[in-house]
Amino acid sequence: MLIFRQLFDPQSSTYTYLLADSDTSEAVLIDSVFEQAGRDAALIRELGLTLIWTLETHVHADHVTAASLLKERLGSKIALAEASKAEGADRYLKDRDTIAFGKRYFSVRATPGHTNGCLTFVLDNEAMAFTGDCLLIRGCGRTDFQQGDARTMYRSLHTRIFSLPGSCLLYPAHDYRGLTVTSVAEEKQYNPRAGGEVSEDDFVGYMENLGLPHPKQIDIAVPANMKCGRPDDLSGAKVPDWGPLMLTFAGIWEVQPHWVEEHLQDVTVVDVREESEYSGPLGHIPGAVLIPLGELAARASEVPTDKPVVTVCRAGGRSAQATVMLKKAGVDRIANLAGGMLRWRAARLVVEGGAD
Ligand SMILES: N[C@@H](CCC(=O)N[C@@H](CS)C(=O)NCC(=O)O)C(=O)O
Ligand SMILES: [Fe+2]
Repeated sequence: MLIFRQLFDPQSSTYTYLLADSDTSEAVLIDSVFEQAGRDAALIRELGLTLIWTLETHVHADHVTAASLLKERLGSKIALAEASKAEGADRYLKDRDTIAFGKRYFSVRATPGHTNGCLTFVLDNEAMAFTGDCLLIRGCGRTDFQQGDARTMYRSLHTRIFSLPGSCLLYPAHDYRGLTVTSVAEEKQYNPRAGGEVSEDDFVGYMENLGLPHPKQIDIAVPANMKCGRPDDLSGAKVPDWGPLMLTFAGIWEVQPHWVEEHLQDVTVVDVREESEYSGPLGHIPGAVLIPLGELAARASEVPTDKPVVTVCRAGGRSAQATVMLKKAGVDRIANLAGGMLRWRAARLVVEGGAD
């Protein structure tokens, strides 16, 4: 039996796909996201699977892949297009290659246009295909950065995707409206950019006038993904087990506010804002120990270490720096409160002091 899960990263609107052969438990993950490595590793463990490949449909511009992190944690191998020219993969894929997991396999179709190294992974029975940023649901990947080319994209869509059986389900790398899946027949008829009677010239005209802003993460994501998402320092890859922590690409372990509120007795909260902010309108988390960031290096020994430490500031920036400082001072179990007091207040969690 085929095991299939569609996972979503809300930050970048990226879909990550887990597929596995239940007979052998061998699994592959398509387009993993760095910040979601913990989620994906937990799901793989809970389903009793062995991750053998992380596959990239392309070098992403909007998020960093978890490929290297998962290789470090789970021993999986990394595969992506040879044409991507990325470093650090275990296998470089070309058009018509196959990549196996258990008794199942994908055939690889080169679908350039969004980037040179864009691939579509077609399941052995042609019932599903993973189109990356070539075909998006009622859309397609943009062609105005990396090695984007609208004519190449049109040909990829028509000759490599619309040539699949009409019933083949298509799963994109992103959707920005909450749609999850489409089919070849549907897109051939209704894709507003490339379906119906739209010609190559019509398509090019459409793509030249999209006017989209560049992805926010592009300057971090592209160089990182050209190295398969390998951070310079992988020492942060060991997963702490005292809470549901997420590692950011900057190497900071974060914890979500709801978990902290439910576990206030089990952690020490260290607030690194100024005294005026601590007693100001945002208030503070009950029981939080106040040590302003500027004094933290000198006062690190005041931080109790009998419980894990959660640092907090206004928005999460100064407290991220505080985790680095306290780690250096020997505090091993430490995480940053994601989003700081602003997100804590927005979620209407318990505060002491502050304005309503
Ligand atoms: N706003 C998004 C950018 C989204 C974006 O540009 N996505 C690319 C894929 S990497 C795309 O091709 N979008 C097509 C579209 O939005 O029509 C971000 O900052 O990350
Ligand atoms: Fe992309």
